[in-house]
Amino acid sequence: MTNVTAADAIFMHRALELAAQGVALASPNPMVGAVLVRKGKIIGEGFHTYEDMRHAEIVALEAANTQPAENLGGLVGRAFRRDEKDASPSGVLTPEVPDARAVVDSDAARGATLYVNLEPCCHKGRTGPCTNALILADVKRVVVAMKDPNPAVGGRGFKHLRAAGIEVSTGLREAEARRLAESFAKWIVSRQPLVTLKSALTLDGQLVLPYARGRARPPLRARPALAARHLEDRWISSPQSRAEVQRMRHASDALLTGIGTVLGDDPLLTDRTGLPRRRKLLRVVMDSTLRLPLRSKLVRSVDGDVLVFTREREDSLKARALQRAGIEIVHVAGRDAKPDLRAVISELGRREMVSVLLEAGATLNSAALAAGFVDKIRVFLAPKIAGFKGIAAASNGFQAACDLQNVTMAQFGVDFAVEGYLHDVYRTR
Ligand code: AOF
Ligand code: ZN
Repeated sequence: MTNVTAADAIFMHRALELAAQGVALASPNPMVGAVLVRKGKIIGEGFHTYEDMRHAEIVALEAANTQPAENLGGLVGRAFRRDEKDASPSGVLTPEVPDARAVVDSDAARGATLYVNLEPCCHKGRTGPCTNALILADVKRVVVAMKDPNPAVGGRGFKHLRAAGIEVSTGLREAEARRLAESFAKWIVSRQPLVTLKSALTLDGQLVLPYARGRARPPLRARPALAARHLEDRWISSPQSRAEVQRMRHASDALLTGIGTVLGDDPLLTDRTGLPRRRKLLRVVMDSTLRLPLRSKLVRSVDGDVLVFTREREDSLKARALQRAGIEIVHVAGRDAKPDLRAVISELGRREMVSVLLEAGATLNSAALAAGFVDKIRVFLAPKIAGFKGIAAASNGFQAACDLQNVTMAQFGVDFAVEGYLHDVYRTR
């Protein structure tokens, strides 16, 4: 960490808070928050959302100009022009002439310090570079939590700022910033999503409770009308844990499950937080032989957000029935009866799914773990004893026991959630 003060920590805390407001809105871009401070006072702040396109630094700079930049003829209006030719409704910000310092009217940010959780970009993507805007605004100092894992930026943003005489301090609250950007970091480097395995277990390691009154058959395989009543008897985790799982779904781009879970629990698998999100949570089912029932809640609630990976042909009778119901069916190759998980994960990455929540049963959990696709595990341990030998979270297919890294624990009602990493997601290629 370089040259930071206690006040810096407070403003960086605010930048991180702002960044987190981009949850479900920034992906596949990173969550970024920026705070502009002059004489100890916040004069502008903001965070990035993908739809708005403006990077957090630009939002903060525009906020510092008391009037909208266009009216003021100020920094942002001058440093960037809107490219009307672009099809995007909000227009693309394109950097103007490099030496536009002379035309900057607004001095709102002159001599200010910018706090931002991610290195300002120095490249031109859909917008940018932010470094130009900061230089033109005559910002004096930039305090950054972490380097941008995007190879197109990766340290060059710092260099650009320093070369222009701006003081750059790095590494403040870096651990939190890296955590916030972890799925982006994995995806931008490998084009593969970060996969988190989530499970709720009893103290005797069971994934499901016995059915009420000795009912052995799962509801969808028996009579769907009975499902709800019996599921109520079968919750393992506390209401607080289940609310936390909703937050996890909200923070994910896709949810991955297996057909066994759908047949067994008839789950909806939706994000029910009610919070805004840019793209619907994509509900993904691994279903080798297309057993997905048309009467399942998943099918009945489809809204362009259910994707099924199968070994069946996309023009088979069942596939066509599911397609008519609004479900996307994707045939995946595989060596045996199972679709190749590697192809599935890559396809999700290709669709700009940066984070995937694996909420599955023993079979898919084991396959994903064995194939090395799980980056992170979060297990909610409920103080209950199932008292029977049923289904463990991951039963077979493990080659070796492994220790999780960076383990943390949190309490949700009476449950404990244990979380850890299977590897360093910042080192995936
Ligand atoms: C910043 N501030 O708020 C964000 C940054 O296509 P673009 O122009 O949106 O650029 C996306 C890339 O910019 C993204 O991959 C990441 O490297 C960086 N994100 N940078 O200075 C921001 N969201
Ligand atoms: Zn930028």
